[in-house]
Amino acid sequence: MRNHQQLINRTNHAIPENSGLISRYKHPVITAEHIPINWRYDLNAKSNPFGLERIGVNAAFNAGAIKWNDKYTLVVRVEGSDRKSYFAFADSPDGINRFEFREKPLLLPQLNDPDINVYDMRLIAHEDGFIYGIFCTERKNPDAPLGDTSSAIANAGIIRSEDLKNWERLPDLITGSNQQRNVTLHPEFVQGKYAIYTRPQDGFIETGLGGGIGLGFIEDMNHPEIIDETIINPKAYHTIYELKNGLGPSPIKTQEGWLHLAHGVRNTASGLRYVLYLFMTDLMDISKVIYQPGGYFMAPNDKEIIGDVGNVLFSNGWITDSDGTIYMYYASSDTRTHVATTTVNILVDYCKNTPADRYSTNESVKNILNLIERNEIQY
Ligand code: M1P
Repeated sequence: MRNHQQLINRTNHAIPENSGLISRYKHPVITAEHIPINWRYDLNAKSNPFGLERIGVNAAFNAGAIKWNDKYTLVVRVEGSDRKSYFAFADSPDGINRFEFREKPLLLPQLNDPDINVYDMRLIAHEDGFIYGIFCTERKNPDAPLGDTSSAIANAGIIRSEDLKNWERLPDLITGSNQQRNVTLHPEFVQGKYAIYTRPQDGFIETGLGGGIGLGFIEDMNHPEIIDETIINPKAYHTIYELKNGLGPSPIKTQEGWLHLAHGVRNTASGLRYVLYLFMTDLMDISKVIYQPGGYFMAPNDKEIIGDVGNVLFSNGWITDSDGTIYMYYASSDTRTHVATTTVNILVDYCKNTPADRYSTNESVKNILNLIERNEIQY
C-alpha cells in the first residue's frame, strides 16, 4: 500500500520536444499499477493468507477526459487479465500528477442485449446540459461461421449524466453500417440536431468501403438513429491513414475552426501502426475539412512502441483550460496512459502552416525545396 501511494504521488516532469509542438512527460499518468489495491487484493488475512492478488489488471489506457468541478477527470479503459475492459474514473488536481481512481469502477447500465466487452469512452459536455459517454460495445457476431469464436459486432453505446456519477443508458447508435467504432458527439447542436462522428467498417476487422471518419445527425438522443452518414475524412492510399482513419475525442472549438485529433492506421511488415494526427473543420460547416497537415503529429516513441499491442498511439480524450493549455491524454501500445501538453495557438498554427499531404514523393520534396527557398530569402 505504501508503494502504491508513492506511485500515485510521484511527480511528473515535462520533456519538451524539439519540434516545439508538445511536451511529453517522463512517466505515464496511469498504469495498471495505479488501480486501487482493494480492487485487486482480498485484504482479509484469513481468506487470503498468502496475500495474493486475486483479480489481475492487464492495462489502463484509452481514456476519455473532461474538466469537472476544477478537476481533470479521466474515464479509463481498464482491461482485466481476463480480457474484459471496464470503465473507471480517475481525478487529478492539475491534469498531470496524482491521478487517483474513485472508490469503485463503473457498473454500466445494460440494455436487453448485454454488452460483452466495452472500451474507449469519449466524454462530451454537450450544449444540451448533459455529459455524454460514448463508447464501443462489442457482442459476438451471431452470423459468424461455426468455429469462429472471434468475430464480433462493434457498435456505439451511449450513456449520459448530469453529475458524472449517476448514468442513464440510452439505446445504442443505429446507422446503416455493420460496425461502428470511434464514435463521438459534436459538443454543439448543428441546426438543432445532434452531430455525431462515426467510423463505419464493413467487418469487425475488414474496413471494406468504410474505415474513414463519418458524420451524421440525430434528432433525439432517446432514439439515436443516423439516416445519412457521410464520410468527411476518408482513408487514403500511401498516407498514415491508409488502412483506417478514426476520430479521437470530440473537437475543440477555436476562433479559426474546429480542431480535431484523430488516429491513422497503416499496415506494415510488423503489423498495424497507429499514429496521431490533427485536422481542422470549418466553424460554419463542420463537414468541411479546412486544414489537414500531412503526416503524423505524434507517433510511438521509445518505450511507447512496446506493449500489449505494439506500435500504437491512441487518444480519445483531451482537455482545454481557459488559458489555452491543452492536456492531451494518449495511450501507448494498448497498455498505459500518458499526457502531452501544448496550447490551442500552437496546434492551430501547426494545422494552418504544415504542408498538406499531396500524395507523392515528388510533391513532398517540393515542399522541402519551397521551405529551403523561403529560408534563403530570409537569411
Ligand atoms: O489496438 C489498437 C486499437 O484498436 C482499435 O481501434 P480501431 O477501431 O481504430 O482499430 C480499438 O480496439 C482500440 O481500443 C485499440 O487501441
